[in-house]
Amino acid sequence: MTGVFITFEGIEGVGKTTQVQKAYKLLSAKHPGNVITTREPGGTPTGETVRNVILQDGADMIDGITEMLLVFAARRQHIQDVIQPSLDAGRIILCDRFTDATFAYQGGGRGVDEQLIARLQDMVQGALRPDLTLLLDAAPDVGIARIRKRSAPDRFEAETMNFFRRVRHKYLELASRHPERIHVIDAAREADKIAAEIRSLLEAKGLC
Ligand code: Z5A
Repeated sequence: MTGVFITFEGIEGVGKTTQVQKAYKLLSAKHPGNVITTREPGGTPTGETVRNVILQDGADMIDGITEMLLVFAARRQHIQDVIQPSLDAGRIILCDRFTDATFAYQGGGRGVDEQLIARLQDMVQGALRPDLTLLLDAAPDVGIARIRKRSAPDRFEAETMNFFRRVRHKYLELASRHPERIHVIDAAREADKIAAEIRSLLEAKGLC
């Protein structure tokens, strides 16, 4: 059996990491030892290094195309070392962000040409696409208020509200383009209510 590739998307602070953990607990009870969590950028030592590069405030401004190339480089290694082997082994993968984030952040947020992103997607991933994407959607002030309570902002978190509005807008545009894959979930609600909706979606897919 081939595995199942599930991604969690949305702007900062909407609760992706919280919901990945809840889904992991739920699915692991039904498929013990057969569910993994991972994230992008990250998931491999190379990916985590790229993550540090793009999240930290450096001496130079990283331009949008450079940022896109970095996330796709990390993604390639992630697919080779983690995602494809896990799918081949029949596992369920819960991934905190994937290529929709590149369309939303580098495309919508930074203005990188979407055709360029689409070409790299084909080159780096071949036919690999998520089976299911849970887009946690909320107005930027909701997520930003949650994370600003937490710690000093990273390079993305320090962006303007307009940047996050563009990112959110692109995510919603992707959802309307791919309704069979991307489910939009109202993330302004309590975490347990969101988890209950995700549980229903996973049940409908026969996963729990
Ligand atoms: N990036 C990119 O530009 N291009 C790409 O292709 C990819 C990524 C793949 C990775 O950061 C950065 O990389 C990202 C875009 C860029 N931008 N940033 N920053 P990340 O993975 O750390 O992303 P993040 O969105 O910043 O993660 P986050 O801040 O941890 O947010 P979250 O995972 O969505 O939320 P959370 O950690 O589950 O919850 C945040 C807080 O809210 C926490 O205190 C929770 O307890 C609380 N919380 C969670 N849910 C709720 C609800 N429902 N109500 C109230 N409070 C809640």
